[in-house]
Amino acid sequence: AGDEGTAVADEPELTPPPEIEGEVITGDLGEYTINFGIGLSETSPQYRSVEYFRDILEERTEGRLQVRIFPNSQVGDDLQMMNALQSGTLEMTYPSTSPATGIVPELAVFDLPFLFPSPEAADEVLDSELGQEMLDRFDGTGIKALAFAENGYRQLTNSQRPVESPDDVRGLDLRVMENPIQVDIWRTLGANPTSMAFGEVFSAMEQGVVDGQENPWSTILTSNFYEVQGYGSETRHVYTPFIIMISEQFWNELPGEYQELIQEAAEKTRDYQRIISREYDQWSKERLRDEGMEITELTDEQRREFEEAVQPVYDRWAPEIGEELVERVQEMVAEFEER
Ligand code: TF8
Repeated sequence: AGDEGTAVADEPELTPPPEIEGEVITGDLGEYTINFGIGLSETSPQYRSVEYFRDILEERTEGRLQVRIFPNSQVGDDLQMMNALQSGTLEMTYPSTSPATGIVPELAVFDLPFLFPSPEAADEVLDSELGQEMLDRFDGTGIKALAFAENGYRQLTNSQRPVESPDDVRGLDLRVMENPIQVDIWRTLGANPTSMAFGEVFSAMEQGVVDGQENPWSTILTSNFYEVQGYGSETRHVYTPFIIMISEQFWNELPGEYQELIQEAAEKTRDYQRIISREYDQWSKERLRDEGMEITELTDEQRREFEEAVQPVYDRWAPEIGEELVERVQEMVAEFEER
């Protein structure tokens, strides 16, 4: 597979989920149902990881903790689902960090372009004390943040033309996430960005309301964006984390044994999701080519042109986010890369 002109299989070969280990939690702890809403489709690595999460909880409690999964933004977009967690009408969700900056502003550090040179550098920061501090900042907001997983490197797609340089971006009408830094990145590059909930993106592109959007290859594939987007560029301009989160109201009702199990399962889900997300990413790119999308791979030099063009975004936002936080993350990344 992967050879020029050879059709790519319909399903990627993904690492199977690890064996579920650990004792069954016995005792009369009650029965609970977790309604778990996500933005992406049933074929996404995100969904597959929630299936693993469900299996862990159901097996370890002999079905006393049930998980019902609602994909495709069918119970709301990221902002609406986080709201629902806060009001206790939905138990769990798995949004990007970008729309969560209204709740925890410090998360905006992850919206800075070209921050992480590799997914492993992102893991290093997200799994550090700093990452844990970020998760803890949700305490008292109505949401308990359990773990950072991976949305991944975002790539630009559009219906108009191949994009190789910042100049090619000029004038494109683009959908971006609901986050001011994301808007600023594309405005700085000369595009016309509009914030929009993810669930509306396909039809906005289909109807020509926008020319393009940016998301990881796996999302571009599993949300069928290639049907309405002829061109993709491997810009890797932002690495977006996902956060596995639970309603604080619901969490507080749970016995400690279940809380511990859910925390443990969320971390296992994070580890598994990162593996399949990375496997899925590269496979998706080939699959998209197969579907007829013209994909432009940028050279390091071409990517640096984008990086230089968006430098003003750092100058404008670092003071807002906190210079100290930005520098702390940059230093961790630099140290990691030297190792
Ligand atoms: C976006 C994000 C989303 C996710 C998920 C659908 O573009 O990358 O794909 O947050 O909820 O809005």
